[in-house]
Amino acid sequence: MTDRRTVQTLCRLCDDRCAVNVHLEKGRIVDIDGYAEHPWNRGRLCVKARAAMDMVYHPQRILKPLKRTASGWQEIGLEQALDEIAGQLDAIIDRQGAHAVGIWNEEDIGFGQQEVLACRFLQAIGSPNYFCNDSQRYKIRYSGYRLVEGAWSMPDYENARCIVIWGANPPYSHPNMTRPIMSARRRGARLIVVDPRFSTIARKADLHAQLKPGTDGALAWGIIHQLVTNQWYDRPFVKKYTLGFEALAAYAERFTPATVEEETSVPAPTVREIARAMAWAAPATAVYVGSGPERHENGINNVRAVACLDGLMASVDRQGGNRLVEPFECRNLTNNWEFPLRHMDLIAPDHSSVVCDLRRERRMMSAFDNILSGKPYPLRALLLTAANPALTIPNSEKVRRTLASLDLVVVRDLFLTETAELAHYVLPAATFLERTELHCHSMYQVVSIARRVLHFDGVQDDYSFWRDLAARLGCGNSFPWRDETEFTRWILEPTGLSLEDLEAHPEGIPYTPVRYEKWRERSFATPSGKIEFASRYLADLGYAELPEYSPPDYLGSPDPAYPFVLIIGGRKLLFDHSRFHNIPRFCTVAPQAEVEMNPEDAYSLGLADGDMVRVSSRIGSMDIPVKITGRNEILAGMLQINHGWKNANINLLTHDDNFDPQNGLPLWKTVQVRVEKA
Ligand SMILES: Nc1nc2c(c(=O)[nH]1)N[C@H]1C(S)=C(S)[C@@H](COP(=O)(O)OP(=O)(O)OC[C@H]3O[C@@H](n4cnc5c(=O)[nH]c(N)nc54)[C@H](O)[C@@H]3O)O[C@H]1N2
Ligand SMILES: Nc1nc2c(c(=O)[nH]1)N[C@H]1C(S)=C(S)[C@@H](COP(=O)(O)OP(=O)(O)OC[C@H]3O[C@@H](n4cnc5c(=O)[nH]c(N)nc54)[C@H](O)[C@@H]3O)O[C@H]1N2
Ligand code: SF4
Ligand SMILES: [Mo]
Repeated sequence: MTDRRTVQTLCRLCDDRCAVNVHLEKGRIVDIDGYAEHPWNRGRLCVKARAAMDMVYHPQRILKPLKRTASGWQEIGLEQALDEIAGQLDAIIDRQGAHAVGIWNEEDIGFGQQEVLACRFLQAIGSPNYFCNDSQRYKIRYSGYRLVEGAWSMPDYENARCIVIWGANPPYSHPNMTRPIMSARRRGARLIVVDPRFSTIARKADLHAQLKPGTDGALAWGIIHQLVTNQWYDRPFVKKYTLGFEALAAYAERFTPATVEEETSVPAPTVREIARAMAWAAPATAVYVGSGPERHENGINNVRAVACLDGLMASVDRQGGNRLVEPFECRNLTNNWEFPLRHMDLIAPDHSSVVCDLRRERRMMSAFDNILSGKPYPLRALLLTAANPALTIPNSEKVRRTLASLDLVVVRDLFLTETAELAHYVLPAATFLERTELHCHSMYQVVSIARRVLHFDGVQDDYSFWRDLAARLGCGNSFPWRDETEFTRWILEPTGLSLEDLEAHPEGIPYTPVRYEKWRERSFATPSGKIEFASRYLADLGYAELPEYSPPDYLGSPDPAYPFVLIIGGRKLLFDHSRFHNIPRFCTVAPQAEVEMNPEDAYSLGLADGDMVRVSSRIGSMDIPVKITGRNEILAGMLQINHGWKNANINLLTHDDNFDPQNGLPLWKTVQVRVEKA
């Protein structure tokens, strides 16, 4: 009899979280395929799914703790590693206080569960210094929508008559979102894509607004102007449920189609056409904002201006519009509520940052300056888990310098990454197949459990790691649960659902029926209880009340020495940031990074496909082969490079000293560069 079994769980290779069947033989995974009953992916998987096996059993995977010594890495036992790390943390806390310890956690890998464990540990030792690059991303969109509508909303693609994908490319970044979009389109819904590139989703669109990056606010204002002047907005809704309409209408006046064309490159007739299509379908107009508009000097206001459209069209929380998601009422997993850090003295206090205020999170860019300068106080130890900032954070050279300056760097990862190479200790981490965590699919308001399928001796799940380290530092009482299972039961307690219920329902359990128009019964979760076109809260922080538009620097004060605009980080299907570049079958398909260039620009620079060029910004340069795109794929004067490549690290070129004051996010999506034949 063969020892075969199949376990249903969720794939966590990316944040789409598809339901999978994991087939095991004698305790080893032999295959992974799609689990058909889950409403989110209905059995479909992307090409990456089976790479989970390559990752888990990778010959270079770290399965034993590593310690840096004068003669290189030395393998040590887990207990010794934890003892030594705890000893060094103790000494740092004694000398410089608990503030001197920080955690850098990445959320794209896990879920709030990972985050709350890290925060709980920090709280237990008494430090507020929690960093996370992810916290700066969805949270910009989150913050933008929260400021206008009081909460994050989810497009109701399935019932929409017009869908706007604004700066996202779901076929690569969230494959399961593509299905409801395309089925709506087959039903007759119009698809509009706003993207400076002729992306995969743009190829499927009825209308593609190919704008200059970072000019999203101008386009949104142009649409607002059309809705207002043509009286295409929902007057009764606006009157009853919104705040600041008069000011909005007055400010919009300057955004005529001709002005918008000049600012964004989107032809004036297209601006009118987009507004007409959105208004015609309203309130069944669903808008999804991706990472494109948010990572610029004007990021939050770009997102807010787009969110205002929901208010004008009354499409907020409407069938076919943008539905306000109801949360799963489990024990709250974020630090905001459970651990009020407000009274603590953050290393990078940033009183005017909306993200800092709404999320109680540090602004990571200025934190590097604080660490390097030792002011306002020293931060000497950093524990990094599931993150590779040496490749993924702007100004990589400074990131490296900062990590190298610390007394203690501990990295928990699967591989000896560029960040791990800078550590004093590298600890083996459990993959998603070696731990348990809860996940909600907000489109269906379904909760599912990702289950532990494997175990490797000496490889700890996140709960065990923080519990054991806290115990050694004398704060074990913050982690009173025996193991991850008990901890998960505690999280579930207020929901009425048990772990067994979730395990018995791999298709997920609807936790609250999907409902629309909840604003009829309760006010919006903004300070005024209305949709806020104008925000008193922002005015009190010293910002404009309206989401006023200001051009990105490359337009407002261009540097003639760097005449090209490099667009960065359009997702590739096979890679997730710096991950999966070590999966051999992926490398044969996509062996190297390339810089995508319009044929006109290639012609004027005398370049052929595959030629090496040197791309330089004011802080760094790199040599990279050219890929000449189709004529309309990218605007002339623009280039695009994907991030996460070890040998072509684009974040050596991105700077950290220019950011949106409201969110502290550096310019992740664009940098001005020069291109020369190498
Ligand atoms: N395969 C894969 N999937 C992923 C990831 C991955 O690395 N690989 N990463 C995950 C993570 S962490 C994230 S945050 C999401 C991101 O998810 P998305 O936002 O959907 O992903 P991107 O490919 O970055 O899409 C951004 C699009 O915005 C465009 N863009 C660039 N600048 C601008 C601009 O100024 N305005 C507008 N309107 N558009 C602009 C780009 O050309 C690109 O097509 O993807 C997630 N999914
Ligand atoms: N210029 C530019 N830079 C960008 C972006 C961009 O668009 N432009 N995108 C940004 C965005 S949106 C994001 S979210 C960040 C992502 O930034 P990071 O999170 O730093 O990038 P990843 O490459 O996903 O790193 C994850 C690390 O976790 C490890 N890992 C995988 N699974 C596990 C696990 O289960 N447990 C543990 N402990 N480790 C694990 C992987 O081996 C990898 O080293 O990149 C950002 N960087
Ligand atoms: S889209 Fe692919 S990598 Fe992402 S969760 Fe689904 S199968 Fe896994
Ligand atoms: Mo992200």
